[in-house]
Amino acid sequence: MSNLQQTLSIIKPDAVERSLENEIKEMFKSKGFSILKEKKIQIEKFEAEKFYKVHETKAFYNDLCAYLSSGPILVMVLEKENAVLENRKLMGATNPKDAENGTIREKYGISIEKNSVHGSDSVENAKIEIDFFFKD
Ligand code: IDP
Ligand code: MG
Repeated sequence: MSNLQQTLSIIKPDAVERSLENEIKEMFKSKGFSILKEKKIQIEKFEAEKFYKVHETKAFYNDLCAYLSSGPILVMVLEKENAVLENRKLMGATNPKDAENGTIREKYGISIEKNSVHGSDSVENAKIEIDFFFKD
């Protein structure tokens, strides 16, 4: 059975700052993801706070929101069979130190916070996150 999905990917400020966008996009394309939409933006801290609201009770929340709004990001809608899980696999573990060889975070992540990419964690959240950035 076909299970074509869309998911939200963000190339975070640490990676945009190091001009890694094209290398990371090539990793997605070589794994069969289609990039349906993309835009480079910089968000305000209050928008980052809204995007990461699920983490608002965490000790790292304030720093995380300051970081995500600290510079340009590339937001993309990716499409592939089982895109949500496939993207999480290609990204690797949240902490780059724990990320498997060949994953984006293993290759490019700097720290548990500056881990180069975001990816939706469920089909439901993918829809919410795609709307967050691309609803007109
Ligand atoms: P995920 O991005 O792998 O889904 P989440 O647990 O949803 O990880 O956390 C969201 C983001 O918050 C992470 O990608 C990372 O940038 C940051 N983060 C997660 N845990 C920590 C931490 O313990 N310290 C600092 N930042 C963290
Ligand atoms: Mg998450």
